[in-house]
Amino acid sequence: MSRISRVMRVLLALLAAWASMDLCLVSTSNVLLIGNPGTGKSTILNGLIGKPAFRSGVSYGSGLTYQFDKVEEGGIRYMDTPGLSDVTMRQKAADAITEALKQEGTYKIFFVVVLQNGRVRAEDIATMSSVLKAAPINGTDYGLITNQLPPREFKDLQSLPDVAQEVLGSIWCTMPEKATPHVHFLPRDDELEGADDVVKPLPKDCVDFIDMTPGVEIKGEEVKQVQADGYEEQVTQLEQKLSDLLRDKEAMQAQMREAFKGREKETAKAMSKMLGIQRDIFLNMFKAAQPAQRMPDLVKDVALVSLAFKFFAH
Ligand SMILES: Nc1nc2c(ncn2[C@@H]2O[C@H](COP(=O)(O)OP(=O)(O)OP(=O)(O)O)[C@@H](O)[C@H]2O)c(=O)[nH]1
Ligand SMILES: [Mg+2]
Repeated sequence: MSRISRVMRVLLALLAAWASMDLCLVSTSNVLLIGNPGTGKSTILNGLIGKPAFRSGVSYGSGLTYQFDKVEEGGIRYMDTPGLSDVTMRQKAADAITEALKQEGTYKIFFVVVLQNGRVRAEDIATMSSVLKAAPINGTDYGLITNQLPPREFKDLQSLPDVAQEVLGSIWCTMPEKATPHVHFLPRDDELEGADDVVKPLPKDCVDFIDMTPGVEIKGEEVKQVQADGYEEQVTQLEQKLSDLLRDKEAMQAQMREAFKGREKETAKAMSKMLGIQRDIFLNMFKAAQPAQRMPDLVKDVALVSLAFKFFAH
């Protein structure tokens, strides 16, 4: 083979490799995870990178990640931050998150939350809300990972629209102007229970979710200081709001419809793509006329009719 054709082959191989790379991630320089202590941020980052780049593990009292940490890998800057809910570390955590947001460039930002007995924790929403107030994120270009879901909750969230509506509605209705459709449910992984610095590759659908979530350009000078003061009061107010919302499901639905007004179809499309649930189920969540339960009823009816057909055909 001539030298020129060898060079051509190498160039073609490089071009093919470049074309097959995920352009979403390539054009993004920062992947930033934010969430309260123990939600699993460092573990997710290590799983994404494929090595123990960040310390993860059980921590008593304060969070294990106590400062802004960053690691560069394959041209992407991965960033880990401490959580705001730890009172002794709160100011330091607020400073660390502010610093992380000021690194300049395109960001993919993911909030990591966990549920407590199937409910969203007020402290997780307070953290999201404090950071979103400081970060110049237009609209809803950030992702939400509901992590460490026990098997039953994971299954119900995937299959029962009412459950997904309650959980996501609790978050969306407390900050309607920042209601994101970029949501991912990640099941609990027993191999990670109580583990330190374990690297477990993320499930493919989670990597796909991270790829698909849009990035946002952040200019350092537009970032405000994340506020540590008033966090406890915010949590108390949110607890009240969450219990009101869960008591009055109709009000919750009305607020959800308001939050997604004008973007119902694209939201339902984005969510069904990410969660693999039928688009109509999500559309029902945002529409006034159809109750969320209608889709499963329809499925049940179709199943009954086809059973009847089978019975009479024999
Ligand atoms: N069972 C289970 N344990 C998990 C999962 N994800 C993380 N863990 C464990 O939870 C503990 C805390 O995880 P980290 O990744 O350190 O959490 P973090 O959000 O970085 O916590 P801080 O750094 O303290 O803010 C570790 O022992 C992990 O192994 C999961 O999906 N299932
Ligand atoms: Mg950590």
